[in-house]
Amino acid sequence: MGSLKENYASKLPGLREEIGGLVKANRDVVLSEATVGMAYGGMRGIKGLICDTSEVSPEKGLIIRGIPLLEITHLIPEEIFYLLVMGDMPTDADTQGIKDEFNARAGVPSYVWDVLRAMPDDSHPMAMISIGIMAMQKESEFAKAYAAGVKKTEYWESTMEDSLNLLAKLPEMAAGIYRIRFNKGDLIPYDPSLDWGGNFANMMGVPDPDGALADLMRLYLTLHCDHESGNVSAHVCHTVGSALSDAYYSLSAGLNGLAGPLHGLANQECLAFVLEMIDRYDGAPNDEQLTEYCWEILNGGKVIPGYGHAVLRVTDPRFTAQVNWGKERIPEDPVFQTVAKMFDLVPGILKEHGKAKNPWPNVDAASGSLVYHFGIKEFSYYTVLFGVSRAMGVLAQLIYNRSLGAPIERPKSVTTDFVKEFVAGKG
Ligand code: NMX
Ligand code: MLT
Repeated sequence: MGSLKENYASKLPGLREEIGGLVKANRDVVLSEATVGMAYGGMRGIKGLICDTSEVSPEKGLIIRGIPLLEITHLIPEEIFYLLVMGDMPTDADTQGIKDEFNARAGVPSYVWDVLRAMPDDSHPMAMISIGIMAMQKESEFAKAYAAGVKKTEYWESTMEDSLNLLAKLPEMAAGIYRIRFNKGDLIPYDPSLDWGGNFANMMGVPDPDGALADLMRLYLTLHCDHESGNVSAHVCHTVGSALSDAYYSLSAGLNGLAGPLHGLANQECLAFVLEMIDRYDGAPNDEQLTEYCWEILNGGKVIPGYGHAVLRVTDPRFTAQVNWGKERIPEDPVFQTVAKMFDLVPGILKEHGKAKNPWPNVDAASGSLVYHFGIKEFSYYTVLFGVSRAMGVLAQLIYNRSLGAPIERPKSVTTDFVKEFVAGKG
C-alpha cells in the first residue's frame, strides 16, 4: 500500500462521483425540518450537516466508519486516524505508514515554546494549546498553496499535509504545556521509537514503571477522537475551515469550543465535583452523602458534570470503555470507586429531577478519575488530553470536506419578528 495521501488520492475520484451524483439526483429532497423550538434550542435534531467519519446513534453511541466503538477500543490512535480518514481498517503497513509520517514531521518549533513560556503562569492549559497551535499557523502548507493559486481540486492535499504536521506535533506540544504550566522541569524530547500515545505519556514525564499510563493514554486518545460533526468542537472547526481558513486556524477554533464546561471542560469539572465530595465527607461518600451532594448541586441550579447529552439517550460507550478499564486496572482506587458509585446513583437522581433528557453518563464522567490515579492531578489539564484526541476527528473531517469541495457554511437566520409573523400566519 502507498502513503495515506496516495491511498486517499486513489479513493477520491470514486467518492466525488458517488456524492456528486447523489446530490445532483436528490438536491430538493427534504431531509429534515426546523421547528421554532429547534431554531431557539441549539438546532437540536436538525439534520443539516454531513459527516462520514463517524455517527452518533442515540441508542448505541459512537459508530466510527460503521463500526460501533466498543468493537474497536483495542485499536491504537494511529489506526483510528487511518480509519477516520480512509473509511477502511488499516493494514499493518498502513499503520506503520502513519507512524512514519508522524516521526518525520515531529518537532515543535522553538518559537512555540517561547510563546508558551511567555504566557502568564496562571493561563489555562486549553488557552495555551490553542495559542501554541496559532503560533504555528505560519507553517501552513495550505495557506502557502492557496497564495500560490493551487487548484480547488487539490486543496485537500495541503490540508492533509497541515493535518499530519499538526498531529505529529500535538502530543509534544501538549506534554510540553503540562511541564511548563505545572513546573515539572525540562521538556522531554520526542522518542521516535514510541507510538503516538506512548510518546505523549512519556513526554509528560509522569512515572509509568509498568506502562499502564501509556496504555491508558492510547485508550483515551482512541475514545475521544470523533463524535460526528454537530458537536461544538467539530462544528466550529468545520465552519472556520469552510471559509478556507487553514487547519491551524480551524483546529485552534475547534479546541476553543472544546474548552467550554458544557463540552470538553466537563472532564475537569467532573473530577473537581468528585474531589469536593471526598473532601466534604472525609473520604469516599456513601450512598446517602452522594445523593445529598447531588441534590445540593441541582437545587443550586447547577448541572452534574459528566451526565446528560444532546444526542445520546443511553450510557455513553466511551464511559463504559473507561469504566471497564478502571475495573480491571485500578478497582481499589477511591476516586474511581466514587465515579462508579455515581453511575449507580446519579441517573436515578436526574430522572427524579426531571429536566435532563438523558440521565446517563457521558465520556467526561470517568476520564479524570483514571488519569488522577497516575498522579496527573492538575485537572485544568484534562481537556488538553481530550483535545489532542479530538484533533484526529476534526482534521479528518476537514480533509474530507475540503476534498469534496464543501462550500462556505452559511445557514439562514431569521429575526424574532419574522418568527412572530410566521407563526401568526400559521394560526
Ligand atoms: N445536570 C443537571 N441538569 C442537566 C444536566 C445535568 N447533567 N443535563 C441536562 N440538564 C438540564 C439542562 O441544563 C436543561 O435545563 P434547562 O431546561 O433549565 O435549561 C435541561 O436539563 C434539558 O437539557 P437537555 O436537553 O437534556 O440537554 P442539552 O442537549 O441542552 O445539553 C449537555 C447537553 C451535555 C450540555 C447537558 O446534558 C449538560 O450540561 N451536562 C453536564 C455537562 C457535561 O457533562 N458536558 C459534557 C458533554 C460531553 N462532552 O464532552 O461534550
Ligand atoms: C463530544 O464528544 O463531542 C461530546 O460528547 C458532545 C457531543 O457529541 O455533542
